[in-house]
Amino acid sequence: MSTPLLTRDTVTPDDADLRVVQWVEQIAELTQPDAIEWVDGSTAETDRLTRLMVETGTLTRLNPEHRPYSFLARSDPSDVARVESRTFICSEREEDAGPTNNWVAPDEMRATLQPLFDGAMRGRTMYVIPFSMGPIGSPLAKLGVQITDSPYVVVSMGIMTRMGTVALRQITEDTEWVPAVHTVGAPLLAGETDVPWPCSDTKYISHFPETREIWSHGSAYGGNALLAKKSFALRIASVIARDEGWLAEHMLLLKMTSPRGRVFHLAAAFPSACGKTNLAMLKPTIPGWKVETIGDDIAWLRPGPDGRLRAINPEAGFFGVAPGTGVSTNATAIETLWGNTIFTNVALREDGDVWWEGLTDKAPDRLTDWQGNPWSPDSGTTAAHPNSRFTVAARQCPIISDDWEDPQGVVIDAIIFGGRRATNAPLVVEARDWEHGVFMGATVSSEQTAAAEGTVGELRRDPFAMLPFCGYNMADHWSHWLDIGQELRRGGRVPRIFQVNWFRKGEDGKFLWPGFGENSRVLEWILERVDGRVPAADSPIGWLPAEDGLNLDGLELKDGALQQLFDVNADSWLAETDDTQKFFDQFDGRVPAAVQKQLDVLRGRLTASKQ
Ligand code: GTP
Ligand code: SPV
Ligand code: MN
Repeated sequence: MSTPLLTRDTVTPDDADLRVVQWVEQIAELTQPDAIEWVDGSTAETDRLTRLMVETGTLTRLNPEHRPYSFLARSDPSDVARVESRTFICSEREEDAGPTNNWVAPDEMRATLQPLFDGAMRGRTMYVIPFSMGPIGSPLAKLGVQITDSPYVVVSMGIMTRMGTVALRQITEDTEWVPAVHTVGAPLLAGETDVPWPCSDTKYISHFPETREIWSHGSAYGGNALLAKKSFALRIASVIARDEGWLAEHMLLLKMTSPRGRVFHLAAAFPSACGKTNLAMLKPTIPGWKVETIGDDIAWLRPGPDGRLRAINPEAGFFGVAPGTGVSTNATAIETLWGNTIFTNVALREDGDVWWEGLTDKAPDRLTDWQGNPWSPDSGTTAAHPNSRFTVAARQCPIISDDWEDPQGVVIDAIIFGGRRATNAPLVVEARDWEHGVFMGATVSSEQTAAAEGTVGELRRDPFAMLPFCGYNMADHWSHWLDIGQELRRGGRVPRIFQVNWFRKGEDGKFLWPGFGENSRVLEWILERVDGRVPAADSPIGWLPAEDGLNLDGLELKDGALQQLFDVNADSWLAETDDTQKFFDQFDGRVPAAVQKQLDVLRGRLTASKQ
């Protein structure tokens, strides 16, 4: 093959690491773009790319009077969420991917991808995006370079990561960096006009954990395409973390200050669209408490030199669920979105601003829906797609914590696991110890949401909220958590572990708990437990708040709601343990003995509670 192009716009930065330059040339040779652009991360560059996308119809500029420097993107209706069925972990051995991942042998996947990437960028510009996950220069940060043929991806990555020249300068001869290749998979023939949202029906989101590479074909949406996020910061990072003795988790991070001025940091893992962004930006309803945001989706946690668990948010922005985000549910997010925001698949108002279900109680009379069609409240469809999202810089959050970019990370006092459960799971329960907490994380079930393709509402296991994001065998992930616990115990400071569920429903099908700002009451209990200030009641499933232990001052719950929120029904829990055993059996003996033992103990306690 002839050496490529290097025609228009190709200015390789002088200080670019030779390995990066050679890799870029190799990918250009394979994908045959018309031009190559090294992304510098400047405002001028963003302006140029957004203007280009307004011209091509990818973006609509919102009315600057309402939403300055903001845009609406409408995706292709076939490209609206992560595609778990097309996401692959290509480890050498199938058992290293484990039964919860789609596995294809690396050679076979390479053979499949080669012809798909061959010429895939014809007629397009190839962008080279150096990025840092974590504050530049932090000992906990990691570097990557994404190649993409989507300017939408470039601009989004600029919000979600520390991108451009600052990151490229971090890559020198000995630095580890993760290469990620992305194409929308829609080459343009000479003279052919582009569509606003190019993509392909042939989707592959492939990860090579041993060589730490990512190859993504066919989608420009979210986690399928912004490869720094789920593909790198979770799937590949979880493998690096296993090897290096730390954790890459699907967790929000927040700082909470008590009325007495005591500062705590929490990490909480909930599945996609189950309330991480909301909790991270919580406005407490209880007097004197303050919450500040550190991260809303991903946390990297590592035992620090002092033996304590420290965490950073590797991201620089929020890619948050729009529907359900309003002044009454998450006023902080609404303030964050004042401008400089890209909205994807929300509805457009006649005045050039955006709207989605839950932004206001009443829908405007006339809108343009997420597919560009006229919409009215009696259209019988939602105006915004259920997985429509906003992309905005974290620094725009009015309650971003002063330590959110601390290069050493923040010390974690408590870890929370949660899911969306209409039944069984109580509002809050505390694990007896780290092992019990790992068992809680391992057995989380949650109703599926619109964040991925699949049947919304269907209950599935989502261990550690990592089901779609763990780059190695899930049972090994639990072993790794046990090992980290051992190390923290040696340091003498082990975070406490809790499980929460805001989504339990009464017989009328309505949520028993008001949620949102009222969740501060649960956080208060958690932190009082950490400080040993409140007693708890023993139960077969762990420590529950003692009678009157939860602060309900000024809160009106329906009659019997509190009792139902904490009801532990031995029979339904025993049925659940049977299901858990079946779930564990899938892992061919890799479930750690300590986790299996927790299940046996739980069974024993439940049985005893019936006598
Ligand atoms: P990903 O970005 O997909 O990882 O999701 P996330 O966990 O950050 O989800 P997010 O916070 O955006 O919440 C998604 C949905 O959950 C929104 O529609 C919220 O309105 C709803 N939600 C969040 N917190 C609560 C709560 O306490 N109670 C109830 N009933 N709904 C909630
Ligand atoms: C999730 O689905 O958990 C998300 C959105 O955070 S995406 O980046 O598309 O994966
Ligand atoms: Mn997420």
